[in-house]
Amino acid sequence: MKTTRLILAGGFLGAGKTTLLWNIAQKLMRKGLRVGLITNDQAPELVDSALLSMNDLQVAEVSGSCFCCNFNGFTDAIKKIRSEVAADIIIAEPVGSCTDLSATIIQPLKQYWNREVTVSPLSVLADPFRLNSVLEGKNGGLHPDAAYIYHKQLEESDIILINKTDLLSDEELGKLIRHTAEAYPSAKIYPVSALSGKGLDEWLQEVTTSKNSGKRLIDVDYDIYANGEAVLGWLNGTIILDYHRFDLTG
Ligand SMILES: Nc1nc2c(ncn2[C@@H]2O[C@H](COP(=O)(O)OP(=O)(O)OP(=O)(O)O)[C@@H](O)[C@H]2O)c(=O)[nH]1
Ligand SMILES: [Mg+2]
Repeated sequence: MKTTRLILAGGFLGAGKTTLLWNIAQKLMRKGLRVGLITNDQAPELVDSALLSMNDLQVAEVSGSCFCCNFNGFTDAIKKIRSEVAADIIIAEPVGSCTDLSATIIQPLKQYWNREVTVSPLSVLADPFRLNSVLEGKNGGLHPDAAYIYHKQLEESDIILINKTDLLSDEELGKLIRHTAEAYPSAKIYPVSALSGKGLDEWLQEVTTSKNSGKRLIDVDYDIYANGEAVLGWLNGTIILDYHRFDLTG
């Protein structure tokens, strides 16, 4: 069977990972490519039904833990997608509080799974306002241990996608690109809008051709990481809203 390209699109909570995933999945499928998505502990109901009805898309979930703690769950998802749709490309969205993907996912895939997958540069999305705050040393409104995870995600990235550029002026964007490059000099920076699609073609060109993945291995203090994840937590539930009609006019 042919080799599948794997694009890991990480980044902190709310950075725009899912928006990016859908946008590029559609783009790639319009080109006739077979696409698989791997999500991490996000309810399958998040999957857009219009997308699911497209023939060549297959979605798999790694539940119960981050990709970084469940390599076998991740490779099971790859196997499933490859056997069901013979995917050309798999796009994977780790949960927003996940880091250390280079050591725990990319290196073992490159070593033991190179016949099945070619791993693209690790791309990490960033919300521009949180990124700006973190670069100014203000922790982006986060607990310091959560801000630690934020830094680690960017530190290990091969590519930083500054997302939501539609919300910035040219001057703000220019300044943010400069500051990001100073703080993370070895990462390539792409300004994009996952929502409007701006800048995505340039990034796609790189991640569908380059094999320069997992170039940085980071030191991670797993106590701080665990506490950062604990303070973040996340809700994955269904809320049912009910109401009783009453008369305000009487
Ligand atoms: N203006 C603007 N909003 C965006 C863009 N990308 C994402 N958003 C919005 O940002 C919010 C979070 O987007 P998601 O795609 O759910 O982010 P995520 O990283 O998958 O979030 P989690 O999975 O919860 O970590 C949503 O309201 C999106 O519509 C963008 O390029 N521009
Ligand atoms: Mg998401």
